[in-house]
Amino acid sequence: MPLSRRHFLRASAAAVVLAPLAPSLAACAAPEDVPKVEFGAKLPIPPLDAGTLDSAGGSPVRTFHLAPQAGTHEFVAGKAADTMGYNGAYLGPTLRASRGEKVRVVVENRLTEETTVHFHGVQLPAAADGGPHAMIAAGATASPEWMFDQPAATLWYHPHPHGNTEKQVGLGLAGMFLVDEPAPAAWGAAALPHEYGVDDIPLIVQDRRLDPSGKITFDPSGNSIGTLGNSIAANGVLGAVLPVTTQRVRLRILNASAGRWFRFGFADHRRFHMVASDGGLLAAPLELDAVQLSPAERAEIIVEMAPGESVMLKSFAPDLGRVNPADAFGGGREFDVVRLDAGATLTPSAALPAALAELAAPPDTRVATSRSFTFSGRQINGKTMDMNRIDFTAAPGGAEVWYVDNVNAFQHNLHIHGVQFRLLDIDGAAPPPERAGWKDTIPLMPRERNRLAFRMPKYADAQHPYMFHCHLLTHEDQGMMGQFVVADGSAPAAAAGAGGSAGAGTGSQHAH
Ligand SMILES: [Cu+2]
Repeated sequence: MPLSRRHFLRASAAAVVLAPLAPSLAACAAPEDVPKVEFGAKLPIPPLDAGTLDSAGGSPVRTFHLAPQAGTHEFVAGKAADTMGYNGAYLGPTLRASRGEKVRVVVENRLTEETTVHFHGVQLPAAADGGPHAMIAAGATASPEWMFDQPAATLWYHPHPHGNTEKQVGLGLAGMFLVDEPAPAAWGAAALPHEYGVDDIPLIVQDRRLDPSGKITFDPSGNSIGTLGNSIAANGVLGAVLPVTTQRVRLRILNASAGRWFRFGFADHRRFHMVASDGGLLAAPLELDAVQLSPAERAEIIVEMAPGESVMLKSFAPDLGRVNPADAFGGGREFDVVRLDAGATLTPSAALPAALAELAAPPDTRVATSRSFTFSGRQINGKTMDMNRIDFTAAPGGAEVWYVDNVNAFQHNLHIHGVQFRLLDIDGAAPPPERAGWKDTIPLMPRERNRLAFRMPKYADAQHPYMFHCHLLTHEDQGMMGQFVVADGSAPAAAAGAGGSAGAGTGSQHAH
């Protein structure tokens, strides 16, 4: 590519002139130049899968089938990349269920290696969570099940095999799991666009590090935050275009990258409304011109279009805080993501509701169990992940307040399994409003302290742990993870309160 060659020559010349800075310049070199992408391919919409209602056992169970398998996928026309997908070559179907339903996911592992399926953001029993202890051998089947008991949200599923997550997710094992309220008419959000694939669009965004033959490559040791790619895929496609047919469109954006931060916004800086974070609706639509997502975070946004116009959804250079170096090894770049092309006429959409949801207050921190976690290097509190070590035991439904420090000059983030939490403050200051709602993943910016509060899962199970970890997949694979169990008999610092009933769900996972 002539452009990259010219950049290289210019960079070389600069390095000669600035000889004393040469080592740091070399360290900042991006793994690949930003490839030229023509926008034009239609954005694929993952198939919607509502499962089947199975009443064989008495009470109905919504049953889904996922078959992780190997395949090939062309990010670059004519260049096939080896990939993995659920029920297909790349990514997976969008599973959809309602609050109050019992669901079962039958996972048939057609890979030639073991995997798990973790349900990210789902408030479920640990035995159904699909963490690294829930390995499904090649050829084996597992059938986790649970009762959905959480607000409507954009959740997702992906593998969690200890030490092998970056590769499996990176090759394409990821999909969305939407949970709805059972009676949409009864909630304010009924006015939000909600026709899947028409005005309610899932958007799985991943940076891809492609080699010249179009294959996916990994670079876990390349810099402090792991693999960064400069090809941006939306639902598996580079240069995708979304035809818009309605006045307002809802984008359910998931950052499914291993280590890249995105700061989503539109090329013309038009304002939009964010309506939901990881765990569900915000209290009210939040007007923004950009929303930043670290790996695994989600945001639902509503954007308004005029007939006949086109606008690019971009990722602007993210704010990486007190990061060193300032561009975080190329992590500070901006990209085009997907172009929205509005039709000549647009179907009118309902006005945005003024209020969306009533968020329950986080637990009172004065009577919560307090825990502190220091993220440093690849360790949490000086320890790397040990599958045989339980870091602590918590009370079912118990109130928790966590102090989480990133002492490094580079980014981490935090995901806690089985719960949705609330961010209370960052270095003592109120969180930005886009992070003030239900969260299961938050960025841990360099040298910042995050304080958060939540209730532990209500499901007691001394045998199966939940994970908490950095969701930068290189860090996670390298052991930046701990585990806890929720069990009766642990000494809660506070009465568990209304959320304290245990054992309401039954998870089952088995290999045969
Ligand atoms: Cu990390």
